Amino acid sequence: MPKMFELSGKRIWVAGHRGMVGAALVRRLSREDCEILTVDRSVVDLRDQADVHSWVLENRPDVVLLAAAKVGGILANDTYPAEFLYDNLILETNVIHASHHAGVEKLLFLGSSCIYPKYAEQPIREDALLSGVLEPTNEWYAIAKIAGLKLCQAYRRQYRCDYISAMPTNLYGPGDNYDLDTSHVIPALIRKAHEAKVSGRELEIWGTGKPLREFLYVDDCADACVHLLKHYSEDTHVNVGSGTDISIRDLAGLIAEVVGFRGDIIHDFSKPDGTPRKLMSAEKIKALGWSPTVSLRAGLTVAYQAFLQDSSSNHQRSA
Ligand code: GFB
Repeated sequence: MPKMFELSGKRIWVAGHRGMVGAALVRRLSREDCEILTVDRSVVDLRDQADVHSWVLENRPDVVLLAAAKVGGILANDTYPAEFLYDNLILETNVIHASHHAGVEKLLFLGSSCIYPKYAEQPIREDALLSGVLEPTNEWYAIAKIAGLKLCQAYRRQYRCDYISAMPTNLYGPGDNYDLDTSHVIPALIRKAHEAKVSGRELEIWGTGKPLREFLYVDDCADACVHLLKHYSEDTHVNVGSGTDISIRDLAGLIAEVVGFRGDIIHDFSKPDGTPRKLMSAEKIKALGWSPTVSLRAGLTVAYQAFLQDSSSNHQRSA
C-alpha cells in the first residue's frame, strides 16, 4: 500500500503517554525514525487551555496522537458521568484546537466503539454513527468521543487540517487498570481469577455473562494507529478491532484457563450488562491493508504476566 504520509524525521506528540494506549503508541513509534514528544500531567494539565496552547506552541509537534482520555469500565462510566463528559470534551477540544493553531500537519484522535447506537446492526459499520439511541451506562463518554471525531471532521472541512479518527474496540494489555471499581472487564477478571486461585474462593462476574464483546490487544491497536497515520486521510472515522467477539461468560472461562483457576464462576446480577453486543465491522481497515496479529489467548497470557509483575512491584513499593 503506498504511503501518503511520512513519519521519518517528524516530531510526534503522544498525548496521554502514561495511559495503556499512549504507552503502547510510544513502544510502537520507537520503531519509526521519528522523535517522540511526551509531557507529564504535573507539567501540563490537558484540561487547561492556556497550558496546552503554550506547550504546543513551544514544542511544535508535526504530528499529534490524541490518546489522552478519562477512561473506565461500565461501572465507572455510570458512576462519574460529569467527569467522563467534561474531562474528555475539554481535553480533546484543547488539544485539537491548539494543534490547529500551531499548524500541526497530522493528528489522530482515538475514540471508542461505544459511540455507536446500543442496538446497531452487527457487525457495526462506520456509517451506523448517530443512527440510534446510545447505551445509557456510557452515553456521557460516547457523546464526548463523538464530539472529538466531529471536531476532527470540522477542522478538516473548514481549515483542511489532516485530522483523522480511529475507533478502537475494547482494549486490554500491559499497563491496564486493575482497580475493580473502575476497570474494564479483562483486567478485572484477571485480577479476580488470580485472587480466587490464591484464596480458593469463587470467581465472581458481573451481570448475566451473556453480553458479547470484541477485544483487541493494545499493541495491535497502536500498530493500527501508526498504519492509519501513514495510509489514511479522510474525514470518516475508522473502526479498529479484531473482527470477532466472545461472551463475557466464555471470556471468564478463557481467563480462568490462562490464570490456572479451576473453581466455580458465579454472578453478581446487581451489576449492569450494558450493550448486548458491539462487534465492529473490520472491512474498512482491512481494505486499508491492516489486520491484527495477537490472538485473544496469546494477548491474555501476556496481560496476566504483566499483571503479576505489576502487583509484585506494587507489593515491593508498599513493603
Ligand atoms: O469492560 P466493561 O466494563 O465495559 O464491561 P463495556 C463489559 C462487560 O463485562 C459488561 C461485564 O457486560 C460487564 O457487566 N463484566 C463482568 C464486568 N464482570 C465484570 C467485572 O468484574 N468488571 C467489569 N468492568 N465488567 C465500556 C464503556 O463498556 O467499554 C466505555 O463503559 C468504553 O465507555 C469501554 O467504551 C471500551 O464494554 O460495557
